[in-house]
Amino acid sequence: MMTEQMTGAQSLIRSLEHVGVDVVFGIPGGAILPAYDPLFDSAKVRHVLMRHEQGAGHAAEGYAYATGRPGVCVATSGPGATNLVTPLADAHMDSVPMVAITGQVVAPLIGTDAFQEADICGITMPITKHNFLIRDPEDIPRTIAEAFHIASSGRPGPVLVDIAKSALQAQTVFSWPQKLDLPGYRPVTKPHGKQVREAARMISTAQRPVFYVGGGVAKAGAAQELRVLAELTGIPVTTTLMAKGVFPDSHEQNLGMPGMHGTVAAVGALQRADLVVALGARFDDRVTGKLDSFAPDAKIVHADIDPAEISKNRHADVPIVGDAREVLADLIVAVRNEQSAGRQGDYTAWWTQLDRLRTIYPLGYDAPEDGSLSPQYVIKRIGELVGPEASYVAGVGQHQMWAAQFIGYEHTGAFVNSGGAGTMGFAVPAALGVKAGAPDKQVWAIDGDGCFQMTNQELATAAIENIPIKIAVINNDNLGMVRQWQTLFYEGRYSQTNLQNFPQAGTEKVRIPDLVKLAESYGGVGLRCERVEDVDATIEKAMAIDDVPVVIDFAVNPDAMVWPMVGPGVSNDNIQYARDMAPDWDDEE
Ligand SMILES: Cc1ncc(C[n+]2csc(CCOP(=O)(O)OP(=O)(O)O)c2C)c(N)n1
Ligand SMILES: [Mg+2]
Repeated sequence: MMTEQMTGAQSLIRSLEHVGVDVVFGIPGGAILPAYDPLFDSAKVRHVLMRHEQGAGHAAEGYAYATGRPGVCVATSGPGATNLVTPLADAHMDSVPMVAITGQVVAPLIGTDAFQEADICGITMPITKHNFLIRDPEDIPRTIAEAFHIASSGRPGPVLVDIAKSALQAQTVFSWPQKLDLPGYRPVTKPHGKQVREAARMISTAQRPVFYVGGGVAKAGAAQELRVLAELTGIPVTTTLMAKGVFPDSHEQNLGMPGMHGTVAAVGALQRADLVVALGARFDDRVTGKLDSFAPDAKIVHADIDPAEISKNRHADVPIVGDAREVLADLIVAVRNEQSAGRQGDYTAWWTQLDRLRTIYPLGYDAPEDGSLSPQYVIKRIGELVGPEASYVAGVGQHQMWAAQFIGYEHTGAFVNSGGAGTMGFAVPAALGVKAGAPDKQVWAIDGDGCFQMTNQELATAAIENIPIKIAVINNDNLGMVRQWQTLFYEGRYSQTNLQNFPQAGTEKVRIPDLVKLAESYGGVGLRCERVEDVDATIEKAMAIDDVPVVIDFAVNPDAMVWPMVGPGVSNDNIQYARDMAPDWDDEE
């Protein structure tokens, strides 16, 4: 065993090097300051100095999406740590592997309301997979090893390690644990053979089956296995917001996204299915709509790495606990066995029904009558010109849904967004984290004007740290998604959603902020585009810049709405593909 005398702070940095950390995102302060001293000398760990700890947290998430390894963020005690609450909650909801390291006040002062003290372990208990408070420097290496293991194994998630300043300052011996001892933590990855065979049998006897694929398949890196199983069975596939790209959008069997803003074909398929095979998905309310009317005639096979998800919202007829990749691999074998025994599903009639739905109700939008820019068109052109090898990172709102609908994703990780929490401000720092983790990728944030103003200060980080991301602000002058709900559910009474509302009569309209000037003042390039004929040239201009961040202010029509839509709390049967337009489900049958 290697042992060496050093400070707790040196032991922390040594531990991070040991687990292979190459980038951390953070901001220093008093309680964490001892750790920043040896970090200064580390040849292996790059520290990216952020402008806000929330940005550090989302950047760590972006890094995790890009690399599949836990992202790391660092903050000081008290307000530094509490600024991490939102990204921790975000990572918890979307099962993003992340390790947050926070400084804590010196051990004897814990619990005394000391300067910059906050009980961050208490605060983040419900929004972390696990958290630790270290008072004894000897515990540092083992705790860091455990934190990374917990964050990245089983169902991934955020782990917080809070370290008393006194532990960082004290002398200790560095000793890396030979093996981890985590009683009670043994995630099951290998599925039960009997359940898998039962699922395969149901697949071969079903008449209207659907694969309902969620983010767990992305986290498991199981795109290849999914494709093999889908093609082997011929079953239609629907990928959730968190699974975009896991199954190619261009694939014939892909019905699109289910849920509140899903396609008519995907929503209709689930509602009419006699078998739903849920893979790494959690029957979220944004997918199911009114739960008791979701997929009313379907038997459910539910495979998930987290047993707590199974039968949480919808009873599973066949529960399978396991890693999505292993489940899929075993399902492929079981389905082949069924087929060689002469049992194979015939889904011809089912496909006829679904093909009719996707032909009559494709995703679409109307160009604005006043000649202004259509946000859907802008997003569609970005996807077409930039292509499927890039990473797209969305904010939260209308632009996020359009980015999910109108860009074609072909690979896992091509679309990164805040699904479960819906965190405005996610896009800019998360895009920065993606780019830090995958520097050769072109990374585009598709952001809203509201979201952008929550975290745009990270443009400074992007410029100074040489992380050249592109940010397309879909600028509708409004908190557009909220405005859409006011249009639909509050008789168009637009209370507090116009971000450019100047009450002073006669005030000439100015842009606050002017996004072009803002980008320039942050050391980036700012571009503005207001006309359809300039869209392509503007995107191409941004693509040609690869040394500094670029912000494009796309001035778009504020009245555009996201369709299709299932109203909140309503049955998926009541999906509308445009305002007051309900699909005709089975006309010629
Ligand atoms: C931190 C946070 N605050 C509030 C909300 C509620 N909310 C959801 S979408 C939205 C509007 C987003 O506006 P913008 O970024 O301009 O996007 P748009 O819908 O206009 O495309 C708001 C306020 C949220 N999701 N997150
Ligand atoms: Mg907006």
